[in-house]
Amino acid sequence: MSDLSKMHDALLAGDSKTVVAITKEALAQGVQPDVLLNKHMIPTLDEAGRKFEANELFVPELLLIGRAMKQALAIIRPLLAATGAKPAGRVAIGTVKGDLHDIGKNLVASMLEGGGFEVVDLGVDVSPDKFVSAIKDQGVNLVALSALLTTTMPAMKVIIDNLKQAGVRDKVKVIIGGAPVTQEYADQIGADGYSDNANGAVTVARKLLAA
Ligand code: B12
Repeated sequence: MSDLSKMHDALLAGDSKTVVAITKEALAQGVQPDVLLNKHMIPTLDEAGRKFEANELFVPELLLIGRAMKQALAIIRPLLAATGAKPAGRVAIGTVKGDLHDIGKNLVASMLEGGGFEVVDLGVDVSPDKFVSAIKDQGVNLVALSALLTTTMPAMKVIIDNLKQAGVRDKVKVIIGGAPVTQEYADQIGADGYSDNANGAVTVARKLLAA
């Protein structure tokens, strides 16, 4: 049996090689991808966030953790997607302009895929016109916006305003999230949904598209 207790230490150390090895081993031994992610990886990221805030970890370490997480997600993502039912909708997801944080956005994308959505990942630092194009050209019916900085949160409102100006706001539902984002903020800028976590994002997305 793979030693999942080592995942915490390897991820916190940003040791991509070991994280990938443990991920592969665990999956080969039948550990469910969502269990691996939610029980053994996300809590470690939360811990990294707390340590960063307490000045116990710094930007270079976080970059290594982010890289290790991404490499593991590249393996886990297709498996999460495979467990999903028929497409529940098509989502364009991105981190807003000026913001480079993508760990949470990638988790939300993975969970949405796992929840049966087709995901168009627009990446980070995404300008409003890219969301407009995704709606017009790729049949997107849900837009998911992520922001991790208080300074980039206003870009969410700018995107919603751009959707209105381009005449596509009523073609899509918009959900938002990211550490500083709240339900109150979502209401304030006219977003349709909010969640503070990736599982909740799927629940909200399903509800909105079923409505
Ligand atoms: C990792 C990290 C980085 C990494 C990012 C690596 C990467 N590839 O993403 C690096 C080192 C690059 C970085 C850079 C910076 N960072 Co930083 N970073 C963090 C840190 C420690 C963790 C973020 C994270 O990944 N958390 C784990 C994930 C899983 O959580 P999450 O993103 O919140 O996502 C979850 C939910 O919010 C939700 N969610 C997220 N998106 C969405 C979207 C939708 C639609 C929905 C429904 C839900 C949802 O679901 C996710 C999963 O559960 C946070 C601290 C923190 N506690 O958040 C600081 C933090 C966000 N960073 C901060 C700062 C200041 C910066 C820098 C400005 C630092 C600098 N001086 O250079 C730069 C900005 C660069 C830029 N332009 O974006 C501040 C922001 C302060 C503020 N109030 O604005 C924080 C809060 C740290 C702090 N306390 O000071 N950072």
